[in-house]
Amino acid sequence: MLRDLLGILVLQKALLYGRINECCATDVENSYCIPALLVSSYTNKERGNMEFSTFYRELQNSTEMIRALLSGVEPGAARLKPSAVSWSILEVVCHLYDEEREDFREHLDFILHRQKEEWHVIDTEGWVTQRNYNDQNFAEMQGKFFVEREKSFAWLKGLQNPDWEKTYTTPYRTISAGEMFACWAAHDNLHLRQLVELRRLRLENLTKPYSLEYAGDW
Ligand code: NI
Repeated sequence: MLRDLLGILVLQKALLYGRINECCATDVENSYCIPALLVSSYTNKERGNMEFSTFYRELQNSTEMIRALLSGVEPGAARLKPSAVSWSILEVVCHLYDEEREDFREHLDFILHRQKEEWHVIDTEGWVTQRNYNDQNFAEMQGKFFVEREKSFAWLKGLQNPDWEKTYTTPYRTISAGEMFACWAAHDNLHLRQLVELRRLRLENLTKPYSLEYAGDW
């Protein structure tokens, strides 16, 4: 009797683990098991349109997330650098502004329409000092970035039948228009993470001398 019970328990455990292994985890590290969208029946154009609206929406959402992460930050705190080489919040904003004008929109337009011209070379690290990012006016730079982002949305909406499969080969890589658009959204995401880290530093300064240990590991 006891042996039967143990057998059932072992079997249940095996079934349970089996189910756990089959089950899709939703955390980032295990996101590979989230079922892929079935797009094989779509034509390239339909898929392109679908991707366009997805990426466009992602960019809209991340614009609002950037706005939220900048809210309430005082100009002094915006200039604070975690280390000599790490960027301040103000430097991140200046970087986003320059990237908006000189990288993603520019290069996407180049791949789609202007490949006979020269690829616009950027120097994101160099610009930080060359353009004195940390000496700029924080409120002004935020305004300028959001204006440029609105220009990008208007430009994206105005695209006529863009060929997302079209590629360009730089000395470093071959990149398609669709990939450049995806990277635009991913670039926002990367700097959102950085802004969260910088807000944590600001919060640590604001909440001194309280310990933030109870909030959880950071
Ligand atoms: Ni960047």
